[in-house]
Order: sequence, then C-alpha cells, then structure tokens
Amino acid sequence: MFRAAVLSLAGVALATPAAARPSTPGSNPIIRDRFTADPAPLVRGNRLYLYVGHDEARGKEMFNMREWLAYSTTDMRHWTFHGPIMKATDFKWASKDAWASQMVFKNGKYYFYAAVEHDKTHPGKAIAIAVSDSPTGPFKDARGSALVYNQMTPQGPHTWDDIDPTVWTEGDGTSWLIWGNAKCYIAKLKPNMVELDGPIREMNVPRFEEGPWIHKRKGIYYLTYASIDKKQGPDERIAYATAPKIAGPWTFRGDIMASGKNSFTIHPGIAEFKGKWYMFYHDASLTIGDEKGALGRRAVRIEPMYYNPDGTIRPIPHTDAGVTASAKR
Ligand code: FUB
Repeated sequence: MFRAAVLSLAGVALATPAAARPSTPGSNPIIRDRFTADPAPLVRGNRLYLYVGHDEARGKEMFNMREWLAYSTTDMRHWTFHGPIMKATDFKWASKDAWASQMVFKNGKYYFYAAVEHDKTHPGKAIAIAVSDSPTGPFKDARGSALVYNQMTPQGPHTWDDIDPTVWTEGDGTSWLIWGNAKCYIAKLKPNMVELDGPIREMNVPRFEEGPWIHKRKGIYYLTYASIDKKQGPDERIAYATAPKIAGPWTFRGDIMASGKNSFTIHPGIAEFKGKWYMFYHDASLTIGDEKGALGRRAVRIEPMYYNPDGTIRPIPHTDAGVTASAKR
C-alpha cells in the first residue's frame, strides 16, 4: 500500500540507497557522516546556513536527539560543518529532545526557536528560544523559560502538540510564530521576539501532522507541512496551502512530495538562494557503518523547487542528484 501510494504521486520516484552510489558533492543525502533530520535553512547574504537535529538513535530506539548542528554553504554543493550549536539541556528547564528548529535573523540578532521536552514542571513538549550575535553561536537561552508549553494549548490532543516552530516576519516587522503537531497554531510575537503578543489561534489546514514552514513568493503566502493521509499510506508526505495574507484564508493545494524512504517523518524547510528555490527534507536512506537508516536515523536531502505560472508548486521528486541535477524539471 505504501509503495503504491508513493508511485501514485505524479513525477515522484524513490531514491536508491546512499551507500550504493558514489558521492558527488551536493548529491543526496547531503550529509553522510552523521544522521541528521529536520533541516532548517537560513540565508544570510552570500551564505546559506543549515540547522539540523542530530539523530543518534541506536538499534530500535525511536529518537535520540541531544543537540542541533550547523552547516553552511555558498554553492549548495560544498558544506562547512560548524559543529553543535546547542544541546536541548542547555535550556535548564528542558529535559531532552533536540527536535525541529528554525533560526531567524531580526533586530541584528539570531533567534533560534526549537522544540524540546519540558521538565516535570510543565510535562510535554515545549518551544524554546535562544539568541546569539552570530549564526553559529554561542547561543544562550533568551528567556530562561519556555515560550510555549503544553498547558498553554489545552485544545491539543496530546502532550507533543507544541513542537516544530517556524517564524514569519512581515514587511512591517510584525513576526508570527507558527507551530504544532496534529494541530497547527499561530500567535503573534512581540517585537522583542521572545514573548507572545496575543492569543494562540488554530490554522485549520487539511491533513496537518507537523513541521509547518512559511515562505512567501510573488505576493503568495505558502504554508508547507508534513501531512498524513491514511488512504495514501502510513507515512508523512509534504503538502501545502496558500493564502493572500498570513492570517489566511488558506487554500489547500495538496501533496507535493511523497514519503521518504524508510521514514515515517519528513520535514520541509524552504529557502531561496542565489535566485533558485530549494526544498530541504529528510528520509532514512543513509547507512553509516552497520547502522541502517531508521525512524531515528535520518538523512537530510535537498531538491530544487519549481513553481507553475499560477504560483502553485510543481511536484518534487526524491532524487539522488538533488541540486547537482543538470536539467530543470
Ligand atoms: O525529529 C523529531 C520530530 O520528528 C520533529 O520535531 C518532527 O518534525 C519530526 O521530524
């Protein structure tokens, strides 16, 4: 059922195992010496920074994510490793789980929003925020407490609905925090970026599972996310919706990417860099030594992203070549 679902998405093909082919710089997966997940790109001038969670699950362990790593590139093919930028436990109130994150630049500072597990004072997942003068740190906890914790969203169906933050800043400087699992939430941020400024509302988009990512192109707002449609298969795919304003109304546009090989999760991160658009995501096709890809051993990948004249996003295949493909789809 899963394979049929994957093949049914127009133009989508599964990649062959990473270990079975030589590595051209920039081909998929882009990082092969560590397992990485939840890619979050940030463009600053001539350089694209990439923040990922470090997957360290052993055997059948589900997730073991203790830290976030930073990479950067100027050509999308050669990546510089900047090391771990933070551990989940650098937030003194957090107990574990360096889950999905996004780095944003505002007010001359780098703000790192990330999902972590809160300690027993507020059981469940929470959103942390750290700040630095540099995209590679050092970072420090910007509040000394969670920006969002589980009890702030009582409408959530479980204790892990407050994950996967993405931040969008409007042309007038107003910033919005969007996040969620099973429910997609939105709240305004104060100009200081570290406090909410108003109520938490829900964004009702079909099949929403997790991993929201906001971008804007030619006046259209895009909310891209990991979606679940049990009729299509058991694993997450990437779907999106569009809107004329960040406040909506959002129009569902369907799936643009099939499930990743071996991976229940898939996590979109989108950036325009040097005039081209890219979709960052992960699957679990990488093998390192005797450790095969798995739910908690994922690998970050990138595909070029193309739009139709009406602004809709063309289906994005999983490819081995990734950004090194010579032909435009
Ligand atoms: O990597 C841990 C969690 O799995 C992330 O927060 C979700 O987006 C999913 O990828």
